[in-house]
Amino acid sequence: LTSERYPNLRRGPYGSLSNSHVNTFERILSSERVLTNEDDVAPYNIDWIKTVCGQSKVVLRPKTTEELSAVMKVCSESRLAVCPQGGNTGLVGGSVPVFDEVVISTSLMNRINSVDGISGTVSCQAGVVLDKLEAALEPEGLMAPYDLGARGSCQIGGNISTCAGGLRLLRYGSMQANTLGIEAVLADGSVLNMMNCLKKDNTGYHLRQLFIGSEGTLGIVTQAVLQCPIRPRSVNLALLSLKKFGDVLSTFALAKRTLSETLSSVEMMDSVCMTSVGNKLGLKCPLQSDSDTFFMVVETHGSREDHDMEKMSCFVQEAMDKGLVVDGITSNEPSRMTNLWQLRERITESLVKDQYVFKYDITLPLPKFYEAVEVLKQKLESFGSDVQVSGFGHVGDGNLHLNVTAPAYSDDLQNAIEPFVFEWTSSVGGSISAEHGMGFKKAKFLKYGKSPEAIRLMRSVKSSMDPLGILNPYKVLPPS
Ligand code: FAD
Ligand code: 2HG
Ligand code: ZN
Repeated sequence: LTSERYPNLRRGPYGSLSNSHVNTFERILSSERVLTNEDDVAPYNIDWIKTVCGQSKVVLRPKTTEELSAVMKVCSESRLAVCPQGGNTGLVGGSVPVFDEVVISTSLMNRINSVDGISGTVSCQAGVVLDKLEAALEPEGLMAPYDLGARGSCQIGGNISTCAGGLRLLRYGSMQANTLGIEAVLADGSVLNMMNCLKKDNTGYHLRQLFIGSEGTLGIVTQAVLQCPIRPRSVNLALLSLKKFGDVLSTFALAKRTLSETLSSVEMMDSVCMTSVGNKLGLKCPLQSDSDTFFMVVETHGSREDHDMEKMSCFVQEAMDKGLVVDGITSNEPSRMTNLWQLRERITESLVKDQYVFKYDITLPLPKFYEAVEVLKQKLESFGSDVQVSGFGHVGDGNLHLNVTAPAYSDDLQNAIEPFVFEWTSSVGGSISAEHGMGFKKAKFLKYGKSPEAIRLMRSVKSSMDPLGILNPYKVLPPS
């Protein structure tokens, strides 16, 4: 087997699925949780942005850690490769098989074990969808420590495995900081229980960190304990328009100084993105703009409505007085804020509508942040106006989402962008994956993000934890 788009990639030395395997899986899980019908399996083979497609013949849907452990024992004994899948919202091709890997879906592992309102923690299975977790935390006055536009589908296990960042990392910190405990099933089926609720635990190596961001290549996360902040009593939002990118950075600095402890999000998007959500999704931007306009979303979370509202108004006023912001609107009304957030959150959805998208998710030193878009625009000039380069993202974290859209996929375009974009990012001291991971699509470019020594250590961790290489092969690490 070779994958059509990747003629040079060969299937690894794995076993092949037989009827006897299917029967064994059905004994472990019951037959309705073993999908083999082509139509049932199809959605698990293709990624959210429809750029990669696997050829798996079976999807397994365990409900418990014990079932998953038994499944992995079988896979290990027969050297069957597996692809763990959560909500399948990943953007780097990590969540779908490349060849015929067995898909292990965590969707039915969706139990919330407990919420502790006093210590501010939640314990749950890996397949809990993020917005279901939010709904369970709300009555306790808590919130999840992160939020993503994919909240309606992405799962806690997927979020941990990709080390998801999202819209409020600048305020609440990373997945590495907020994941207190993890349970994972290892390649041979053994269960590693580290379901700790403790904020401090320095008993040697921080093993749970191995599973955060390793994209299913070292184990399958089955349960977790997350630290959850207090839900804010007052939320304020500003949508701003600005003339140039330099003003975005000055406005970010001003927001940090004036909104200080209340600041919860600082996001930016360029006019290509704003036009895209307008034209493709019919979302109307309430601010005047032209083709050079930049936009920012600035949000605060606090506990005193009058104080927080005044703070936000003063910030916007000062930014206007200084000539940084051309126009702006503020709101603390929930449905209005949701509508304004959509202009930012639904950019991904608008960019994939009726076109192919080449997606890059990079961290950059702030002075270089928007230069990435300009440099790539110049590089792709000869492809004409059908090819558009756009930039948006978590400017507060230095994380740019750099997207190139075209009417269809083309090798020429892909070869013009890659490895150029990774070389450039690495040359200015950035990271070639900020929050989406390496998955399948970025694995071969790992050398632009890690030194040879670091890659050697990664390989040695991988082979010690998964000697048969059955966990999510072809992902994260380049072919050796
Ligand atoms: P999947 O896509 O199913 O899997 C992702 C990876 O994790 C795969 O490699 C898979 O094998 C592995 N995996 C999944 N579950 C497990 C498990 N239990 N154990 C081991 N490995 C597992 N990402 C951000 O970081 N920030 C954002 O703001 C953001 N916004 C998004 C907005 C939209 C509209 C979309 C479509 C995506 C967005 N993403 C964002 C990307 C994506 O939502 C995240 O990467 C998310 O964490 C993936 O979760 P998932 O459950 O869908 O995982
Ligand atoms: C976001 O921040 C996501 O909206 C998706 O990380 C980014 O589509 C993208 O490039
Ligand atoms: Zn993002």
